Amino acid sequence: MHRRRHLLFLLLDILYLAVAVRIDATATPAEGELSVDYYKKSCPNLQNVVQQTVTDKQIKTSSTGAGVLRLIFHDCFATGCDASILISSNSFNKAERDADINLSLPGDAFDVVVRAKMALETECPGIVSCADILALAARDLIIMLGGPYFNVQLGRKDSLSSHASDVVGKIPMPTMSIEELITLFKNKGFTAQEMVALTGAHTVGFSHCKEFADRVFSNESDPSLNPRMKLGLRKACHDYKNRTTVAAFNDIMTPNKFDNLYYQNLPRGLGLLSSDVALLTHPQTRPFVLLYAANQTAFFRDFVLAMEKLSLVDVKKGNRGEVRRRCDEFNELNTSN
Ligand code: HEM
Ligand SMILES: *[C@@H]1O[C@H](CO)[C@@H](O)[C@H](O)[C@H]1NC(C)=O
Ligand SMILES: *[C@@H]1O[C@H](CO)[C@@H](O)[C@H](O)[C@H]1NC(C)=O
Ligand SMILES: *[C@@H]1O[C@H](CO)[C@@H](O)[C@H](O)[C@H]1NC(C)=O
Ligand SMILES: CC(=O)N[C@H]1CO[C@H](CO)[C@@H](O)[C@@H]1O
Repeated sequence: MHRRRHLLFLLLDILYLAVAVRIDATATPAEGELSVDYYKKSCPNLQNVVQQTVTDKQIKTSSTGAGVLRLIFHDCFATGCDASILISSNSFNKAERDADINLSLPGDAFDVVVRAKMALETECPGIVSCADILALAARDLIIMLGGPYFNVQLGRKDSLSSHASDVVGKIPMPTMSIEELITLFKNKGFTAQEMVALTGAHTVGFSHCKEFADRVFSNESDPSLNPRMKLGLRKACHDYKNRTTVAAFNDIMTPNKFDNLYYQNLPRGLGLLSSDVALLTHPQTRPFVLLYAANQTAFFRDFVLAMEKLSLVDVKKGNRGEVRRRCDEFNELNTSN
């Protein structure tokens, strides 16, 4: 009896050792840094599958690109780049995507990630995280829109929680002052210049009338708003409280092209959101607006660096996250997350 118990302990010791060794062996790559080659062996066709899915979707629905770009920004700024924004709410939990500020995120942006995930679950089941798919999709779409190429580090894990309450105060609003915006970006590790470069994303996509209605319906004379644009927007938005889906292009000159016209628009009174206009007015951000308006190469260079940085904000590694089987659900139904 005594001997047997001893043997059991010995066995347990060996098991424990084996487990420890196994954890150690897998821990080295999993806990380690992200890399562009993370799925080289486990899912060699990853980049092609994502690119194909994204291309098909963008051709069918041209609003996808801008939607995904805003989606990754909101994901990364709320709780890190962990696909927590993709989780659906259930009766126990109101998830991030249902925070007020996120309700205008377009369904097509979520859809393209879901499609890429489905294709990848056939190709290499259970391997690629939704957070990595979102990062790759955003990069590929920026290129399709005419923007610059950049490498995407891979190896993010998907979050184990998602709460609408985590979004509060994390996402910038057009009503914020430049000081508030600078602080908000600084809290995530970004300089004022990086904020200006990243917000160049407003070279594509839409804003709904309520986001800029105060400027358009104000009777004060406003030198930052071109009178013809003001008139046009008043017409388009005249019934915006009833017709809440009406939206205007962020960059009225080249709305679907990723270029530096967003910056060139600002001195011409063709900026849409108060926050866009404020970037030009404030001495801490103005020089960068003027730089990027004059030099698209400089904009692309700084945008790429800032995007790479954005896609690494508070990334989850190892057992702080999981690789979800479905992007809109945790692998385990857990009423507390
Ligand atoms: C200065 C801080 C920023 C503010 C105040 C701001 C605010 C907004 C607002 C209010 C909208 C309109 C949403 C709607 O009505 O549907 C919008 C759209 C958009 N934002 Fe920003 N944003 C900021 C920075 C950024 C950054 C850093 C990115 C990405 C890197 C980004 C990407 C986008 C995109 C792509 C759209 C268009 C979305 C679409 O067409 O579906 N924004 N933003
Ligand atoms: C602007 O003036 C018009 C016409 O006088 C008026 O109907 C409207 O309420 C005013 N708007 C604001 C925001 O004061
Ligand atoms: C909004 O719609 C309702 C019902 O369709 C209508 O009675 C109301 O006059 C509309 N409001 C405006 C501002 O047009
Ligand atoms: C534009 O910016 C790039 C990158 O910083 C720089 O190499 C180039 O000289 C600039 N062009 C002009 C005309 O200033
Ligand atoms: C764009 C948007 O919906 N903004 C709203 C986000 O949520 C805050 C409060 O939760 C509102 O004040 C904003 O209007």
